[in-house]
Formats: sequence, structure tokens, C-alpha cells
Amino acid sequence: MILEILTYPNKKLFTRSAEVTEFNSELHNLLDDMYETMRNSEGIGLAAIQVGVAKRILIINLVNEDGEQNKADLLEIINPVFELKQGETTFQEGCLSVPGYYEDVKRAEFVRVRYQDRFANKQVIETDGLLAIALQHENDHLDGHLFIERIGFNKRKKFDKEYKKNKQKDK
Ligand code: QAP
Ligand code: CO
Repeated sequence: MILEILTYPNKKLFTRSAEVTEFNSELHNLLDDMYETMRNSEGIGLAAIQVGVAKRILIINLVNEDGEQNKADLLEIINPVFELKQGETTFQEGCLSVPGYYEDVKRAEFVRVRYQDRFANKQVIETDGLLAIALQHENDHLDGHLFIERIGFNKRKKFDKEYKKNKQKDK
């Protein structure tokens, strides 16, 4: 089932999500719906709060070397904890909850994240590159943060002005 994606400035996007304690079919259905919703909007990452569910769940599905986005490469990450962040890198980010806006964001280059999969099994991932950036972007959602809070003050002011203008146009 395709779910509605909340967009800025929806207040729910700024709430902190709670730990997952039950790894049941309800969780599995949510993960499946999140995947369908993300692919339907041509995203590479999605956090549960973006579909209105305040639980510490995120999915990431990057494209491979052949430019294909395969479900076999899907990462389902529950209750992530960042154990290590090293270095610094800048990447032009976007977000399904801030459609049409892209801006440079500074993040750690290398991360180590402990998490649980859909069966509650403990996992660890160590990575750099786009996956490290995606993990940090999606984890921010779990703490109620959007990437637009990590751009400079002047860019943020410009964003607020232009985003409002575009919303008006939509009407
Ligand atoms: C988060 O972002 C991310 O504005 C995932 O019109 C960002 O999937 C991970 C999207 C940067 C790594 C690097 C955005 C789709 C998708 C839009 C997304 C849009 C349509 C964003
Ligand atoms: Co996002």
C-alpha cells in the first residue's frame, strides 16, 4: 500500500521517534508499505516519520554499479545507534519531505551503525560514500530533524521564502 508522505512544514516531521520493541507482522507490513511508497516517489531513502509513524525505522535502497535499484540491496534499519563518525564530506542532498529542493550538507564521511533488522537480529554496518550520507540523513529524521536545518542561515532564509512562494503556486 502506498502511504502519504508528509512534507515540510508538517509539524510531525519535527517529532522524535520512539524505539521499536515489537518485531511483528505490523512492523513487517509497515516496512513493505514504506518500500512501496519510497519507490513510487523515486526515493532512495525513507524514515517512518515521513509517513506519519513515529518509530525508529528507516529504509535505504541505493542504486548499484549498473544504475539499477534492486530490492535485494534494500537496507531495513531499526533502532540505529551511531557508534562512530569520522571525517567530513559534503553532498547535495534532497528529501521526499522537501520536494524539489536540493542543497549541500556537511556530514561525517565514515560511520559505524549498530541496528536491528526486521527480525530483531542485531546488525552492524561500517560504510562511507553515499550510504554513510544516507544513513545520517535518515537517522536525522528519527530525531525530528530535516536537512534544511543543516544548511547555512542565509540559505535557510532563502529556502523558507522560495518554498512558501512555490507552495502558493501549487494552490
Ligand atoms: C535521502 O532522499 C538522501 O526533491 C533520500 O522531488 C539524500 O530519496 C540520501 C526525492 C541525499 C542520500 C543523499 C527528492 C525525490 C528523493 C525530491 C531521497 C524529489 C523527488 C529524495
Ligand atoms: Co529525508
